[in-house]
Amino acid sequence: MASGLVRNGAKRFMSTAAAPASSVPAGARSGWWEAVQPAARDPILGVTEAFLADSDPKKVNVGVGAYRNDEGKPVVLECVRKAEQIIAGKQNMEYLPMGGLVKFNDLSVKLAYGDTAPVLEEKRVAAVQTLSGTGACRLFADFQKRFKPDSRIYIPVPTWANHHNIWRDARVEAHTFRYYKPSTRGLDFEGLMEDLKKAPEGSFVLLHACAHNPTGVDPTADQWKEMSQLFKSNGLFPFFDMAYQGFASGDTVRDAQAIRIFMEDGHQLACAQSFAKNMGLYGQRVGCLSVVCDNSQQAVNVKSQLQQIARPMYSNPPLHGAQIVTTVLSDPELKEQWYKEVKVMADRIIGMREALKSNLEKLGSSLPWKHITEQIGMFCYSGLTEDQVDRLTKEFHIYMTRNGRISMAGVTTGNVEYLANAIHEVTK
Ligand code: KET
Repeated sequence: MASGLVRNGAKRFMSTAAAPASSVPAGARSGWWEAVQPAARDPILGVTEAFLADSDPKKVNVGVGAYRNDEGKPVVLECVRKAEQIIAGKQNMEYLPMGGLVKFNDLSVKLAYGDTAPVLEEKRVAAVQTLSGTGACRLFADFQKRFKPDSRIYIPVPTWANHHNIWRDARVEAHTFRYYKPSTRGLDFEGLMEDLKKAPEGSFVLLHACAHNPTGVDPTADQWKEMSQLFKSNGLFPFFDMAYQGFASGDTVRDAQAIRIFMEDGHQLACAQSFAKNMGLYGQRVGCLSVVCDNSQQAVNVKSQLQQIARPMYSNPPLHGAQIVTTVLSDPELKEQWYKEVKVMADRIIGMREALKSNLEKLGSSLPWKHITEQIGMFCYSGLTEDQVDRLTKEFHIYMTRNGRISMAGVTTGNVEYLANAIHEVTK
């Protein structure tokens, strides 16, 4: 094979590795991807890969933010199962429009902004169905780059690791702002305001609408109001990533308070919604990007441009998940049931926070653990160091992200004692 390639003057394409290349006919070029090195492991999804590869029966996965029941099993919500039955066999499988299912978009934005929000009545919101929350963030980042090419994005420290990738790949100039204070294990509100005051007018700011990932620390209503004033006076654009509506308090309305506060102040904001967590539709990839505009014509224009970005990327979004969400949210009984099921998930997590904290205290840990119950949402930002996390994995088969984030949704009555004991051992 090699001699054939050399004869054809394609030597520079040849792989130097002695790979078994018997299936490549003589003369075919090879080595196209010689320079490609393996990508770094994803800090979150890579943890799941490592967990799956571990055969120890004691293993525990508190890495990815995916809800588990008290038996540690993935959950399909009852309201979703019922919606599936309603849909089954009745829908065609045509393409959706580029912007997705119109009814789905209408119901989504009502969930985010409120059923009777004036911006919805005035038709000032451009909304498109997206590939879950990630797709909503990415679509917005591309939109930002296209129409505000010189603008910056300000990203909190820390944040969901993928935020950095998303705005980097969209080639938006990224900056950070302080968010979390390790010494208090709380919000660094002063640092946040100081950093955002320095952001040039016209900058975009990424905010977690609720249940901040990974810290579990949210601003209070008063702090959101103060931030909203700053955004107004300094001409900053609020972009809300709302991946956990319902998971902070168990109440989808309360969890949307930040958005409502900014709306009341008249901001043109944008919001990325995900139904992965709160409806348990992780693999269905169903979400919504909405952009509040000045008037209904602008909303039509913006929507058309969002669709145009989607078209060459994935053309139009998938059907099934959007139908499920639409069925749940448009049927009063199913919607009521959904609210109850969200609350059950949120409450189980809160219960596990208490169990983890009390188990650590019972073991005589002298470290302060009250942040476990003070933080909200799916995660506990434990304060464990990378070395301690590595020991948990190596010695106890406990898998979590190296920043010390524990997905409380993976903690169960059955593993909480084991987890507490392991954490105690590595923090002694
Ligand atoms: N925003 C935030 C803040 C977030 O934590 C996630 C997912 C997403 C968006 C995207 O979710 P999607 O499934 O695209 O709707 N976070 C969890 C899963 C992941 O990393 O993809 C996690 O942090 O574990």
